[in-house]
Amino acid sequence: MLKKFFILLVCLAAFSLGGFCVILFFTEDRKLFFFSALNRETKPEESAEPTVRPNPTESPGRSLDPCPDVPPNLRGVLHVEFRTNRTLQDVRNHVGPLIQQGGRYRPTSCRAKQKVAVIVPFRNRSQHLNHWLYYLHPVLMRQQLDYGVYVINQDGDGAFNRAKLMNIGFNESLKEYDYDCFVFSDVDLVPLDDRNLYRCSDHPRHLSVAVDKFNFILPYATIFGGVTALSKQQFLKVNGFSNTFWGWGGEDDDLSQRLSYRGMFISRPDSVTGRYKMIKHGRDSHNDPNPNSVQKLTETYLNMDTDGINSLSYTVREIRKDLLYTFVTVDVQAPAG
Ligand code: UD2
Ligand code: MN
Repeated sequence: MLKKFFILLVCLAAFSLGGFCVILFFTEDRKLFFFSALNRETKPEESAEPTVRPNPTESPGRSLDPCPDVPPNLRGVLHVEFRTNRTLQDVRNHVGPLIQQGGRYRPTSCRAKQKVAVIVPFRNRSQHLNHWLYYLHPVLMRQQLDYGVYVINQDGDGAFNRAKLMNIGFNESLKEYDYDCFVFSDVDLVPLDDRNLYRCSDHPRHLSVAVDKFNFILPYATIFGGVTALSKQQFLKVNGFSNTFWGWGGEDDDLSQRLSYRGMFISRPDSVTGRYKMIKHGRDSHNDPNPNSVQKLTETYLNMDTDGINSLSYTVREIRKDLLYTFVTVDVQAPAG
């Protein structure tokens, strides 16, 4: 009798062990499956890792140590090419799951030194935007920035106004988060060295100092187009960009003059670190050279206190959150162009 009972006990134990193994097997399997699915598909909604992702709208963790001055994982010179056709989904897959909806990121291992809004003026350059996102997100992450990407899309086909879009980006990004540094970047400029930090410094910073289109030299000393970084304070000190440069050219020189009139200097990386590749393009429609720009540049000093952030007027048509960026479509009240 005792022997039978003992055999029954052994059978029961073996059965439970077997059952346990089966459960374990399926759990592991499903977990593996879940992770591989994540790696293959990074649709914006699915790529979230809710338990480990920081919420960038909350203030950065007080308990983290500040990030080091020199980010430790930079690579230096980068290989950049624009021949590959990149879809937005390709870029989402490439950039990976660490980005938060709206193109937001901040390091998890340390407290970022600055909160950076990256503002990109835009209209009808989707292929450029895909390349830009493909290269920039990994760089900005390696630079350990607490950042967000804002693509400011001019609605309609009136005259393009790059500078006003920048002002709008400044305004709109600040409604979302307490940014203290603003990087203004053309959509077609990709850095060739990730040691060129997308951060602000004591003086307004011109980052795109050696662009391939200009044979990697600075065309003139006061140039302030391409990619620039200004702290909130520096930007407000000059009342932002002018809102009244319609069409191509002049708006960058106007900002450069504003800086100089307010006693600021232009800071730059060296010409090796500051190398850039520009995506080749022709002139866009509705962005012809501005015939008034030469005259307007003689009036910067007169106009800068009344034409800028303090006189900015526009209407937001739509704010769309992609995984990789916040896309703000705006009516800038453009004249025909
Ligand atoms: C130069 C400057 C640029 C700006 C411009 C004059 C450098 C390296 N670049 O660039 O900063 O001062 O002259 O305005 O100094 N865009 C669109 N859609 C359009 C038109 C423009 O998205 O239809 C945006 C886009 O981000 C583009 C930027 O505006 O990169 C500047 O326009 P551009 O690329 O035609 O001007 P480019 O290359 O002569
Ligand atoms: Mn360009």
